[in-house]
Amino acid sequence: MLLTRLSALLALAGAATAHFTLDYPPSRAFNEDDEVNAPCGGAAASTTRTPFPLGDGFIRLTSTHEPFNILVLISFVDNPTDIKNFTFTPSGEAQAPVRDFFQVTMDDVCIGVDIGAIGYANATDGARATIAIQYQGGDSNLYQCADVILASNATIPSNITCNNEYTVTTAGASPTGSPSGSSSPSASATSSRNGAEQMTVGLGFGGVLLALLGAALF
Ligand SMILES: *[C@@H]1O[C@H](CO)[C@@H](O)[C@H](O)[C@H]1NC(C)=O
Ligand SMILES: *[C@@H]1O[C@H](CO)[C@@H](O)[C@H](O)[C@H]1NC(C)=O
Ligand SMILES: *[C@@H]1O[C@H](CO)[C@@H](O)[C@H](O)[C@H]1NC(C)=O
Ligand SMILES: *[C@@H]1O[C@H](CO)[C@@H](O)[C@H](O)[C@H]1NC(C)=O
Ligand SMILES: [Cu+2]
Repeated sequence: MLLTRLSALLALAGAATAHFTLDYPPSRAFNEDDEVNAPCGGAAASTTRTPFPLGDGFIRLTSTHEPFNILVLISFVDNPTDIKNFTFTPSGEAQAPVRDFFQVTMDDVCIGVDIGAIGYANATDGARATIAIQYQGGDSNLYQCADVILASNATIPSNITCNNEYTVTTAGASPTGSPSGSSSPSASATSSRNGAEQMTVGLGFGGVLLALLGAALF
């Protein structure tokens, strides 16, 4: 009885999550139920690749959880299917993220990236790459990927707009972010190597679960 109510509640909690969408560069595919699957939310490689700036650029996404934590990774292997293809080179060396975990407090954002500034050996003009977003909004890790061709002359279409941009303020392996623009002056972003914010969000969700359980028990 209790177990039945518990699993019904957990199912409800799962159904209530709308997760996030990767809007630009275009996601391989979005399937809400599969979004938990690393590294690409269950999506197969795209048949077309989006030209993406090798230098200053951004990723646009829409979140249904606030705040959330985001990690931006890149892989230079052809059709990466394992998260390790984004965190290690084929020869087994650790590969830096494009943006290390940091907290975002708004739902409709652009995440600034500068892939060429990080020093990846394979980030050359015309390189084929896959960008992966790992997202932590309080339920579990969620993933989306975009298949791109890096190009120094690529530009992001002008109809891809940014309401809130977390720009790259420090070029390098672990850039920190800060929102620009006057729309949300109170927002802040911090970089975190140890995922501390991730735990905070997780506790928040645990609290909600506990409250739900309490409601079920009493
Ligand atoms: C990237 O470049 C390095 C050094 O040139 C090379 O060893 C590696 O195999 C390349 N490929 C990927 C997918 O990283
Ligand atoms: C992708 O990662 C898996 C797991 O580490 C590894 O077995 C595979 O060789 C990698 N693929 C490439 C092309 O490096
Ligand atoms: C970028 O450069 C490549 C190769 O030089 C060229 O084929 C392509 O048309 C250029 N794209 C843009 C958007 O200028
Ligand atoms: C932007 O414009 C292109 C055509 O230039 C169109 O295919 C695309 O759907 C537009 N995207 C948005 C988000 O409006
Ligand atoms: Cu969710």
